[in-house]
Amino acid sequence: MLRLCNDYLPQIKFKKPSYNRDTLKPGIVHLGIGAFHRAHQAFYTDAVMNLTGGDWGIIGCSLRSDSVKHQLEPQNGLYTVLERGAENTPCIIGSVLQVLVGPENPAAIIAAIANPCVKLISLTITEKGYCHLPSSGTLNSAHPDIQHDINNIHAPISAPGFLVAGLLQRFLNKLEPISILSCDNLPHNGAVTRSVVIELAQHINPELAIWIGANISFPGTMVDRIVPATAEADSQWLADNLHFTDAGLVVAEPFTQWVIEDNFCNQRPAWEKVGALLVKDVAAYETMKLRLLNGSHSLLAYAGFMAGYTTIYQVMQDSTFVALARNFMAQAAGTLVAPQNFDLTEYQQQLIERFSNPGLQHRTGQIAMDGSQKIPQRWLNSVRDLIKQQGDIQLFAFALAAWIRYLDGSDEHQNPISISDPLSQPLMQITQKHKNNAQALVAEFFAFEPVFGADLRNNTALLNATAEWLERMHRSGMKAAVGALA
Ligand code: CS2
Repeated sequence: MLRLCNDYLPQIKFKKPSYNRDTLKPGIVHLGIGAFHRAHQAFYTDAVMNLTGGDWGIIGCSLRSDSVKHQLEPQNGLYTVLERGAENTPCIIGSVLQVLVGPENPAAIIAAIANPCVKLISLTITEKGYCHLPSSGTLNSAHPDIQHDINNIHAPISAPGFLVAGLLQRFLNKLEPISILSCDNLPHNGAVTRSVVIELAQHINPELAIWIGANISFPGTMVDRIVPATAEADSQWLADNLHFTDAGLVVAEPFTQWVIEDNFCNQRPAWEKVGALLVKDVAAYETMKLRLLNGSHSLLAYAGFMAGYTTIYQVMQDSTFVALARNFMAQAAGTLVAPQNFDLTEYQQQLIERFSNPGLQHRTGQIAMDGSQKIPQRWLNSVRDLIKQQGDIQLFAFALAAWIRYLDGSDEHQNPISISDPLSQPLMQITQKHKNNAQALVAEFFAFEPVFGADLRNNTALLNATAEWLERMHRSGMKAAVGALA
């Protein structure tokens, strides 16, 4: 069977690039070219060029592994986005020009950022890629990657390191400033990126830090599209139905949303022509999405995993879990001010439908990863607001108990769980230390400042409720605990 590449393109009968890919120039450097970027920002950039033409080529960078390079290089950067819902809709994306791999050739990424043609850098490096303290949003200077980059800025390994190294070249070469666009699920993602970049730059060259502060813009964004890891069944579908292979295939839900703060210091693709919303302030969109979508996603992931469900779709076949998600969202919605012209009730209903998409095999274990980096913005800020409002914190205590239960490291059949989280070591030390004392366990957990800050440990109502749910989860199992909430 033939593999997708330039030569194969003429045979494609469904949606494919209508623009001339030979004239693309490197206009965007993207750090973190995983599935999400390919189904979201690269998808929008491709759509803009299909509509209006243009030469916005993307230089995609992998900061860890070389797998995406091996997927896309033999395919001339081409890949398929397969939208799975009631129907399966494929389209070929052509906006990626090249893939660079940090550990192989850090100098190539620095040179790409310092290329005078480049107008903007975008990022999907996941929460932990910012090397910040999740509770405060400031740079974690003690982070081993940051320590490495402070001493080796010409061969960095972290995303802030690559940004600073590339900006240093632009500064020294007196090039025009570029915009840096964070597309990760962090609150104030633009401001967090700005703060980690400037803090790191101060260690390298104080004048550079001043130049960045005065010239570089860091627009905030809210990005949304469910993009599970591609499964064997997806590649099989492509082979069976479209009769070609694509090592770079990504699968996504039909829904997609992008809200961008209109604050660019250089040119950008006209993403607003293909559905992106350019606004003055993204905060209301971002908070709504993080607390409702991502908040309930994490809850369903921890509770669902422990109840034996492998995917979110399976979880959504259990009506008590659907009720749990609805109630959780309703509680979280009470802490929000809806963005203009937005109906929060309708948004919640839409989320239930999106989570119930049978075409998506979104693994609970995938969403459960990196909880220490996700929980502060997904749950804890809602909890803080509810405490201020004297609202009901039960469902958040339940969610926290489900996370702690997961970090116990074994499931309900005593099978070990492979926990992937940069802070798994200190957190699992706490769960192991107090195995038989839920109250002491939760107290020490809440005192863990990188995640909980300094305020929540004093809230005895939250602490007691979390400890009670945790005991119940151990005593009667997760399904029974969820049932007790209904
Ligand atoms: C998910 C997100 O993996 C996760 O933590 O909650 O990736 C989620 O699918 C996206 O944010 C949806 O836009």
